Order: sequence, then structure tokens, then C-alpha cells
Amino acid sequence: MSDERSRGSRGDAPGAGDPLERLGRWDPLERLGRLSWRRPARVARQGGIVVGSFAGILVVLGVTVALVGGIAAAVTTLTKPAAPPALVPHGHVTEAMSIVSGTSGATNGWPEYTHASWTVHKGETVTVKITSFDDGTAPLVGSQMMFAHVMGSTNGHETVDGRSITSVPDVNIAHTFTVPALNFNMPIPVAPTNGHVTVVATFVAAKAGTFTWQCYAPCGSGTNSMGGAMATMGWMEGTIKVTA
Ligand SMILES: [Cu+2]
Repeated sequence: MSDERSRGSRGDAPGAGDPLERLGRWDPLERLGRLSWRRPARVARQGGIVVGSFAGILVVLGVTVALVGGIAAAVTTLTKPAAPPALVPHGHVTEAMSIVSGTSGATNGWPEYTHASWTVHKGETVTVKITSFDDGTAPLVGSQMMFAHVMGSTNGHETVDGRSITSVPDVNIAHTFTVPALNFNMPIPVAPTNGHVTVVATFVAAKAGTFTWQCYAPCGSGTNSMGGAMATMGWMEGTIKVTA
């Protein structure tokens, strides 16, 4: 009877006192399973928080960049020059050339300007400095006589070894540096034997273009001494390019 009561009392709560059933209800594996189902939700929540935070940071960064960019643009607008200058405004450049002859190094025995071609900017004041080592003369004749005079320089003069002159006696002429399109002419007198002479003149490159210069003294070969170096680009003839 007591056994039945006792069994009956256990029967009122079947399994409540059964260690195995309790173990079964509190199965660690089941708990682990419940935990394992909960875990993704927790991870998802945590992930959502992370993603949300990251997006928030991006938004803040974006707003900051936009603000800074706007401020920079405003500053740039305030300090930006109205327009860049189209030309180099009246700079001053020096172009140094040399004249060598058959007795001082030029090939073929031809007189030669080195270097023959160069470039300047429109508007620049150009000082042409020519050092001649040619001790041979090429006296002007006929219509060439006009090239004994300095033409087109800023002050109407050139200097020869520092001495200011406006012309060279035609019999003392060795070469000329003449740019017809720019109305520019520098007479170059004969250099002392084994020496040199330095001639300097200045002009303004007033217009853009590519202009041919030439020596107008009869220093070449052939008929009228106007062949050979006189008729060959890079020797007694070259170009001046004036860029816009
Ligand atoms: Cu010449």
C-alpha cells in the first residue's frame, strides 16, 4: 500500500522524480541545441549592430568630406586667379651663338653658326650674343651694303666687345645675323687672328611664327660666294621660332 502510495505519489508527477527523465528534460545536448539555434540570432544582431555602426561612420565621413570639399571649393573660388596669363609677359632671355670657321673647327671648311635654330616666347625681350672666331672677311657688295648697319634692335645699336656701334665698315664684315621678317640685322666684324669678337644686340619677339635667319655677307662658296654653307640650313642659315 505504501509502495503504491509512494509509487502513486511519484505517479502524480510522472517522471518528475525520475533522474533519467530529469536528465532527459535537461539534456545538455538539447540545451546546446537551443543555444546553437539562438546563437545565429545573436550573431545576426551583433552583425547588424556592426554593419549599422559602419554605415553610420561612412555617413559621417561622407558628410565630413562633403563639408571639407565645399569649404575647399569656396576657398579655391576665392583665391583662384581670374585667368592665367596667355603669354610670358615680357621676360628677358639671352640666346648665345658662336661662329666657327674652317680654321677654328667647322667641318668642310665652311663657316658655321652654332646652334642654328632656337625658340623664344612671343613678347620676350631677346638678347642675341654672338661670339665669332672667324678671322676671314666677306666684304659686302652691291645691295648687300645695307647689312653693314644695325637694324631692328631695341636701341638701334649693337655692342662689339662692349663698344656700342650702329654699323661696321663693309670691308671689315665677316658675317651678318639677319632675320628679314623681323627687320633685324646684326653685322659681325672680322675676328682677330686666333682670337674672337663678341657682338650683342637685343630685340623684342613681337609676333609669333617661325622665321628664317640668314647671313647676308658673301662668306660661302661657288657663284658670288653664296653657295655651300650659305645655302645650307644649319650653317649660315637657321630658324627662330617664336611661340604664342
Ligand atoms: Cu656668313
